Parts: sequence; structure tokens; C-alpha cells
Amino acid sequence: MNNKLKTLLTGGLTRRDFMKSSGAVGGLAATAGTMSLPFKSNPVAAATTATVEEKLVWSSCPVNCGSRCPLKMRVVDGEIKSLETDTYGEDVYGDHQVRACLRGRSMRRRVYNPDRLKYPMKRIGKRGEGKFKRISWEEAYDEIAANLTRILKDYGNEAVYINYGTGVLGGTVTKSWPPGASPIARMMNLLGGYLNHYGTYSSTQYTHGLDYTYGGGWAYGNSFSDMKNSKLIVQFGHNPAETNMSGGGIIHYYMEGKEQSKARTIIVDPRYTDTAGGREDLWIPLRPGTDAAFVAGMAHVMISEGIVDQPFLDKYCVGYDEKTLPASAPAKSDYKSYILGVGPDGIEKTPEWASKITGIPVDIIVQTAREIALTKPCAIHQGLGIQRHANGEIAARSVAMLSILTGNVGVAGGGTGGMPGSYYFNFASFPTFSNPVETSIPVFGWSEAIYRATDMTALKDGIRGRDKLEVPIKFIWNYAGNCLVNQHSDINRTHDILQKEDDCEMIVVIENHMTASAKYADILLPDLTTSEQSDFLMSSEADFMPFMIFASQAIKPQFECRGVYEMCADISKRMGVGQEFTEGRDQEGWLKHLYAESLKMNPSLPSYDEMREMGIFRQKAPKDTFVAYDTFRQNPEESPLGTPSGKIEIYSERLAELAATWELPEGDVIHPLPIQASEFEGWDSPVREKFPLQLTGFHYKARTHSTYGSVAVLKEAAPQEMWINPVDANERGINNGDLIRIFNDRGEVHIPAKVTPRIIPGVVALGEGAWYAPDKNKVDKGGCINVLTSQRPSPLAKGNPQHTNLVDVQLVKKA
Ligand SMILES: Nc1nc2c(c(=O)[nH]1)N[C@H]1C(S)=C(S)[C@@H](COP(=O)(O)OP(=O)(O)OC[C@H]3O[C@@H](n4cnc5c(=O)[nH]c(N)nc54)[C@H](O)[C@@H]3O)O[C@H]1N2
Ligand SMILES: Nc1nc2c(c(=O)[nH]1)N[C@H]1C(S)=C(S)[C@@H](COP(=O)(O)OP(=O)(O)OC[C@H]3O[C@@H](n4cnc5c(=O)[nH]c(N)nc54)[C@H](O)[C@@H]3O)O[C@H]1N2
Ligand code: SF4
Ligand SMILES: [Mo]
Repeated sequence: MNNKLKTLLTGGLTRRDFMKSSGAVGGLAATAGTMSLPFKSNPVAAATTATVEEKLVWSSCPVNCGSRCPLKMRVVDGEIKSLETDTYGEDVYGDHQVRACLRGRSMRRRVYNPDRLKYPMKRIGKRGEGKFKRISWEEAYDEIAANLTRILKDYGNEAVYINYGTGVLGGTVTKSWPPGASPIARMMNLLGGYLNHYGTYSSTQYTHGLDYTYGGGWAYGNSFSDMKNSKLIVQFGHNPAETNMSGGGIIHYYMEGKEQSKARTIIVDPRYTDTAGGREDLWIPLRPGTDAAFVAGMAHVMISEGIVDQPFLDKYCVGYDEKTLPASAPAKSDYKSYILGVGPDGIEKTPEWASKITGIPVDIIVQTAREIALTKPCAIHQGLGIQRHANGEIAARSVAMLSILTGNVGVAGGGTGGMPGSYYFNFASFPTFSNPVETSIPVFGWSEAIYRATDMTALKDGIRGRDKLEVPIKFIWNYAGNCLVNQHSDINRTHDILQKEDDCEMIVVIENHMTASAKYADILLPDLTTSEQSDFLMSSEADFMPFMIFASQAIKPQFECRGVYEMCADISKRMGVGQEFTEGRDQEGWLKHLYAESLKMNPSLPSYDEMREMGIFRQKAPKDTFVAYDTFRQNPEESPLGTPSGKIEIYSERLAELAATWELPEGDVIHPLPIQASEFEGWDSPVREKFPLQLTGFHYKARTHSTYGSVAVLKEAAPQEMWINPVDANERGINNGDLIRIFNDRGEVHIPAKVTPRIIPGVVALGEGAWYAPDKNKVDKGGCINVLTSQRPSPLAKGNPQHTNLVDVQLVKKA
């Protein structure tokens, strides 16, 4: 890749990475003496009788759900019998208990699940068949070391890939995400490195899109707690009641902020979500993938009625109108011209135009535009649902336009239109050295990098660090992830790619359960659960009350399971870097070391032993709200944004350059402005003649992605069903509970229908993460949406457009 282009590309920082390293909201300042423990220590009770040994041990739920919770295990004779969660303090807002949700509370059923992996295994059937034979740990290590040595020698380090996996995102030594922070990365870096990826399945269109607007890699929004200062709240594709639940999750701050301000609330989502749930004032259902048109229609109202914040646009922004267009931009390429139809496309983005695209009535568009422009401050946030689309980058940028046009950026009670900001706990990370390999692929591109690697280029496929990939992926480490199969798009295609054992030669899966991905392993290593080992876990999104958890080993390792640290230490030894890997420490040794390092950064932490006893340490942030880019608002010259101009770039010269140089397939749009663009399988796609219904996904309370997906009580409490509007159901003779088939050219799923007015007609929805369960004809009976999703990436981030799908639905059997 040429250097000029390289500097145009975003740095590939992920959200949590960025927040951690940023002085702005990253970690709390160490304020020795000013911060006392927020609660009393609660000693671990240990009752021993002659025959029964009973103890209470703090553990945790380490998964990727936007929260993180402590679990106190009641262990009787070496077995977890029951558990409770955070019970400290008075449970008042700001010092509230971090209580686990039903998933975490069912941890016992995950630890003792019949699906639990027991022994190291080697595949004997075809990949995916699930046929394995039991082998010893020695055999497993030998096999891995021999293959790794051979592949490194024959193909080089760029042929080794660490797949995305967020099952132990919460851990420190056992951390699975970002992959560069995992023990696997530490080992691979000692061996010369591995092929990197950039972006995440969560947010890559968001980060890549909004980086061009606000700069800095991750666009911040005001925290939910700041809603106490708002007069109006608008949420686009955001469902924190399901995605950030539990006592530590930000739904708590959303509820409290809203309660304090009593602000009117508008929810924009094709589905009536749990976040709406009777607490909203207006639900605006729209067709998936059309948020940009909705915003453009509202912008038309604001501009033509003269209710935009012109002084803000003049002072802080680039490209709103011709006055602030950069010199390189053609005439009439500004946003105002685009909206008023005097730009190159000549189309006026009237509310009538927007209504045809979105399905939202004209009067709602007009009324909402006026309300947003005239009710200040207005808190606008987006979730990640709108960006997990084929046009996700511009959709994310579009929503931000509402906050920008109305001058809500950088003020209390307002916001940026981005994701809500949070403070993070300041704690040492497990050192993994740096990766000598610079080549990087988009996170979603790994399956392509197996079979058409050397065809993948910088300009066509977003390869970074090289103009094109030099070698295919030959070896995959898949630790605590189900993105090898279940969570990656188009499972039938992935299956075909992985069938060819001469292409990807070795897949090592490190897991707790026999997941869809585990079935594709060549060597399957049974990992400990968090209950069987000790580690530190940091809060995820936790607004102004970040916290840390000391999870201690509650029970002995089950069966022959071993921890990932021990596995990596043993494999490193075979590869000749054992001492460098461990530095003479076992896992507990690292915990002590990292805690001592953290104490230096944050002296208000209790001692190691006290912390182990307390389990959870909650710490208030310096402020009880977070206002994104407030210093920029106060003084843009002194505190510029991370964009090339230092201002909010409504028109991005960097995007104009990419639009001119990148090789895009027909229909893909990269544009300097946040314009409306059609999706390859959207409401106006010709594919609708064959598959008339839009299928959108969502993150479901029954699971965290696929984790907890095999726990029977959870499946019963929140069953896997496809949402369909009565209008579409009646047309197809479908009643609530009937078994239906959902299908397109990529695959077929059979599950029950949930017939409900909670979804807009023309759209069906399926919670992501259900366990893929194909019959012999490859018809999935588990309800896994990725049988139906596409591997075609989004234009800019080359990310996963997993909410962009067209399908049809038919009745299979009456209930
Ligand atoms: N269609 C569609 N697909 C999606 C999404 C979508 O919205 N729609 N969302 C995407 C997003 S945002 C994400 S983040 C990804 C998430 O995808 P993944 O990161 O693959 O998340 P999970 O499915 O939870 O898989 C985590 C795995 O870790 C395992 N695990 C849990 N605890 C442990 C442990 O202690 N040790 C080990 N070794 N393993 C453990 C679990 O059993 C599980 O198999 O999915 C993406 N896929
Ligand atoms: N219970 C639970 N919590 C989770 C997770 C989980 O799997 N389970 N996953 C965690 C992870 S890793 C992540 S990344 C986050 C994900 O959080 P999000 O990505 O925000 O979650 P989604 O449910 O995919 O999307 C949010 C909403 O967007 C809506 N939506 C879809 N398409 C569109 C559209 O085009 N326009 C609009 N306006 N709305 C749309 C969906 O209907 C949904 O209600 O959640 C985290 N929290
Ligand atoms: S799934 Fe999330 S909210 Fe539920 S217990 Fe685990 S960390 Fe907490
Ligand atoms: Mo995610």
C-alpha cells in the first residue's frame, strides 16, 4: 500500500482499546487518599462440619455482553450448588449493586452442562461432523507444535491467524479479546508474530464511518447519566434494556437519567424493543437500512424552516454549506446542497422523498425534525444495530448529523449521535509484546483470506500493511470464539471453505463447550471456565461507576480441562520460548504481579488479599456525567478534534480520496457526505422480487451471542422465534407459534413464528447467536441467523452487514 493511502486509513483502534488508552475518558485518575472503599468488606464465610465442606467464593461472568457481573459461588463439597451476586451496600444509584442477569445466574448450568468438553480431542471425521477421538494433552501439544513449526517454516508468520473471539473478553490473563491482548498473542509474538485483523464484529462500520466525522478512531457520545440534563431523548437502533442489562449495565443510567429529567423519549427501530417497553413516548418504526433517508428528510425540514444552528455549523464544522467546503471539494458538494437537491444528484430530500424510502409517515418526519431542532438540549444516541448493515458506515455518520445540525455536540444534556460514553477502570494489562507482523485484514475477511488470499488487495479488500496478501491463512487459533462458524456470516459458505483441508491446514479450538465452531477443530482443547480458575475482570460499559472483579477459583478443574495460560505455556515450551512466555510465573504469579502494577496506578485499591475477599471493587469516576468533546466545544483551537481539519467533518476529504481510489463492486458507496445509499439486499433491491422480506437481527436477552445458548432454562424463558407482523403472517397463513421456514439462496432455517405488531410490516427479525443445528439436508433447526446472512462486506470498513438480508418465509406446520 502506498504511504499516502496508508495515512488516509483509520488506525484500526477498537472502541475499548481506545477508551483504555485515552486520557479523555480512559481509566480513572489515581487519587490516593481521596477515594475510600465504597463499601465494607464482606468476609468469605467458611462453614465446615464433619462431613460437608461449604464455602463462598467470588467468581464472575466474563462474556461480551456490555456488562460484567460478580457471581458469588456457594461451593459444597467441591461442587457449585447455588450462587448469588453483588449484595454490598445500600444499593443507591451511583453506588448500586452490580447484580447479574439471568444468564450469569445460570452459570452453574453452563459449568455442568452436558455439552461441556472434557478431554483434549483430535478430529477423525470431516470438519463439522463432530467426530473426535480422545487424546492426551501431550499428544495434543505435540501435534499443535509440529504443525505450527511446519506452517511457520513453509508459509511464514502471516499464515497464522488468531480468530476473533469474545467469550473471555472480561478476563485479564485469560483475555480472549482483543486477540492481541490474549495469551495466544503473547506466544505468537515470541514466535515472530501472526496475521492481524482490524475492526470488530461489533462496531467496525461505526468506528470507520464516524472516524471521518469526529476523528480519533472511536466517536464518543455523552454518557447515559447525562440524560438527567436532557429535554429530549432519541435512540436510534439501540436496545440497552437487552444489550446492557444487569446492575452494572448502562440501562440503569438510562432509566435514572430519564427519570431525573423526565425528558420525552423517541425510539427509532424496526422493532418495538424492550428498551421502549412502555417507557417511550414515541416509537418510530422504519425499514432497516433507511436511517440515513430519515435523517436527510428531517434535515430538509430543519434547513428549509431555518432551524439549524448556523453559528455552530459555521464555527465548528466543515462542509455544511459552501462557505466551509474545503478547497479540494467540487462546487455544490456541500451537505446543504445535497439536502436541497442542488448538488450533483439533483434530488431534493423532502420528507415525502424520505417517507417513500423509510416507510415513516411524512407528518412524523416533519414533527420529529421540529422537535429535535427546537428542544434543547437533545440527547441523540445510536446503538450498533444500524451500523451492522451493508451501508452501515454512512448510516452511523447520518445519525450524528442530527446532533451536528442542531448544535448539540459538546454540551451537557446533548450529545454527538454516537454511542454513549463510559468511564473505565484503570488496571494493568497482561503484557503480550508487540506483533512483528504489520499485515492486517478486516476482521470479517478471514474466510476469504483462506481461499483467495493472494487476490486480496489494499484497494479492493482493505488489506493493510501490504498492497496485497502474500500468503493464505493456513493455521487458525480459535480461542473463546464462535466466529469460526456460528457468529460469522453465511455458514454454508464457511462450511465449504473449511472443508478443504489443504487450504486451511490446521484449526485449534480452545473452548468449554461443543459449539458449532468446536466441531470444525482439528485439535480441540477443553478450557477451564472462569469458575475453575482465578483472574481479574474489568467493567465494560459502566458509565460513571466503573468496577473490577477478582474472580477466584471456586471449584477444581472439571474432567481433564486445563486453563489457556497453562496451555500456551506448555506449547511455548515445545516451541522453544517457554521461559520468555512465563517469565517464571504461573497464573497466580501473574495476578499478583499485575495487581502490584495496578496498585501503583491506582493506590486506592485494597490489598491483593482484601480484594480477593471482597470480590468486587466499585469506584466512582471523577464526574457523574461524561460530555463528549466538551473541551472542543469550549475552545476548538486549543482542543481540536482528531480529524485532519480539527473540526467536525460533514464533508470528508479523506473519504473523497478513498471514493476516488478504492475499487468497489457495483452498488457499494463511499461518499464524502453522509448520504442515503441503497443496500445490496435492502428494501429497494431487485432481489426482493424473489425474497420479499427484509430480515434483521438483534442481540437477544436469552444469550450473550451464542454463549449460554445451550442452557435449557434460558431457552425456555426466552425462546428462539422469528418476529413477523400480522400483515405478513396473514398473507402466508401463519399464526403465532407455527413452525415456519425462513430461506434465501444461502440457506434455510426452521423455527416457530412470533406473530406480533412489535415489528414493522415487510420486515422479520431473528435474535442472533442461536446454536446452529443442521439436519442432514443442512436445514438449521436451531434458529441461527447466520445460515441466512451474507459474506459480502460493507464498502468502507469491509465489515459484517449481518442485519442486511432478504428472505422469504413459509408455513411448515401449524402449532
Ligand atoms: N448475524 C449476526 N451475527 C453476529 C452478530 C449479529 O448481530 N448478527 N453480532 C456479532 C458481534 S457484535 C459479535 S461481538 C460476535 C460475537 O461472537 P463471539 O465472539 O464468537 O461470541 P460468542 O458466540 O459468545 O462465542 C464465545 C465463545 O466463547 C466460549 N466461552 C465462554 N467462556 C469461555 C471460557 O471461559 N473459555 C473458553 N475457552 N471459551 C469460553 C463460549 O462457549 C462461546 O463459544 O458475533 C457477531 N455475529
Ligand atoms: N443480551 C445480550 N446483550 C448483548 C449482546 C448479546 O449477544 N446479548 N451482545 C453485546 C455485544 S458484543 C454488542 S456488539 C452489543 C450489540 O448491541 P447492538 O448492536 O446495539 O444490538 P442489536 O440488537 O444488534 O441492534 C440494536 C437495535 O437495532 C435495531 N436495528 C437493526 N437494524 C436497524 C436499522 O437499520 N435502523 C435502526 N434504527 N435500527 C435497527 C435492532 O432491531 C435492535 O433493536 O450488545 C452487547 N450486549
Ligand atoms: S451476561 Fe452480562 S449482564 Fe448477564 S451476568 Fe453475565 S456479564 Fe452480567
Ligand atoms: Mo459485539
